[in-house]
Amino acid sequence: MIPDLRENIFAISTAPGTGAVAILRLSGTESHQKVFGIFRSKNLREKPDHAQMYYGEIFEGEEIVDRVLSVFFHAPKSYTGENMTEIHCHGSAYILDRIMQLLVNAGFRAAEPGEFSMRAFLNGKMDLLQAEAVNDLVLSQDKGSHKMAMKQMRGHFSKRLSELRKELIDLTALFELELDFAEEDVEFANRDKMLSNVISLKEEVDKLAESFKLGNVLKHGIPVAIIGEPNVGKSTLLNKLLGEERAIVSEIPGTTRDSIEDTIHLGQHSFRFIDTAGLRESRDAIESIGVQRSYEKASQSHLILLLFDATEKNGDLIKAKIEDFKINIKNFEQKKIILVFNKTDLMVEAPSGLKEILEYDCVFISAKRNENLEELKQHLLNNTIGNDPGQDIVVSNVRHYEALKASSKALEQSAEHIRMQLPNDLTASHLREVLHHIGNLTGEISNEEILSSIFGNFCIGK
Ligand SMILES: Nc1nc2c(ncn2[C@@H]2O[C@H](COP(=O)(O)OP(=O)(O)OP(=O)(O)O)[C@@H](O)[C@H]2O)c(=O)[nH]1
Ligand SMILES: [Mg+2]
Repeated sequence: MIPDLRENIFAISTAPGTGAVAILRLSGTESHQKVFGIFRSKNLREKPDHAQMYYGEIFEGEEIVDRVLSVFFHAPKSYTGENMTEIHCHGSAYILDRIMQLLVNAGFRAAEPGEFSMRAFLNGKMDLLQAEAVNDLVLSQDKGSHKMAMKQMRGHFSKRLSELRKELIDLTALFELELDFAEEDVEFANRDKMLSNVISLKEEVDKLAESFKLGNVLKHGIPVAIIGEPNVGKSTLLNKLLGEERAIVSEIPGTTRDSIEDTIHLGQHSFRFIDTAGLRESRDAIESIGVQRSYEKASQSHLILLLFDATEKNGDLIKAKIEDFKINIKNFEQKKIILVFNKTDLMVEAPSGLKEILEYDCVFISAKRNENLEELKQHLLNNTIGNDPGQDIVVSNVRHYEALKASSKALEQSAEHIRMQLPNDLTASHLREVLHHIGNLTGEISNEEILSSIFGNFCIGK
């Protein structure tokens, strides 16, 4: 449900916990007036200057609660498009509680997650894509995700979609115009030309949808599965890479049952490491599910670390295991594979007869002793996709991907209708469907349910 937008709202916009300073954001038509009831400043006149910082005090009765800085923004020149205030107070949970209590007494209510951005969208300050990008920007962790969010927020994607929309409207209009003159059998546009227009629109939409593969990886971190037989040291390696005891390590084979994921930043990239259950035939039903899951995780990953015990002297066994992985991991040939030989501290001689595996990247490490992990990290970096999205627009949101896929399908159907010379109204209805999907993306067409689900995932205070 959409919250009541006529109400005046507040939220703490800084992260939870004690900090030197915390910022409260307030928005709503009467928000300035209401703040004057609890904030006093020598310099504050009847109407505060726009975006001017005022030094003053928050009062409860005659008691000073805190010395603060307040900034006032006048509608429509604010983030939400409404009158807004920011109160910069000291970051004590006690002070924040007291100020929030005062705000509630003054008639404010706590903002819903994303409500500031929802108000910004509804007040026409930004479209839906830009509002979503604001949240992505808040959540961005590295150069790739930051750059994508920044571009989307600045309207690159919106602009491209509005160009697409215009082309679609023109095309639909041509079909509909012919419909009006159906009895006279007039043809306003060359059918081949129209077909090629629809096809090129579809190509453009497909290109955007295709970019989701990269966008998703950049947003959530490059997935790296750590795969191998039980006891080779997968969980030890995960823990060392993360710098914390995230997974249980033991000398008992089959310790890890379910996959464990966590992200680290290396260079300008985020890597999402996935420790998996050791691969072996097992009569234990739960362990078998774990093994199946390991293969699934590997199949979904961009990079795979195939871990071996470096004390294994028989090269043929290692080659046989690689063949096994090839069969069980989907799209193995398209994955970046790094062979990692662990436990070099125990290694007396290198495995024999491994010439055939030289096509793979190989690293020898001792996870337990932290040896050669820097080299492994370098191999990881060498095997990453460029984190600088080459093309201008990269789609990183499932909602956008689904809308683009649906648009592509409808475009394909209209192309098919033109090819088969079916009646114009059918073709036009598919083109209108595409317009509907694109309208949903930018928010030109929206409903309560969509808005609630989008903004409900935002941070409080944004
Ligand atoms: N000597 C030595 N022992 C290691 C090294 N890495 C891991 N180990 C030991 O090997 C054993 C198994 O380690 P784990 O990390 O639990 O192995 P795993 O691959 O996760 O095993 P499963 O979860 O059973 O599949 C533990 O006793 C570790 O201390 C290493 O580099 N050198
Ligand atoms: Mg393990």
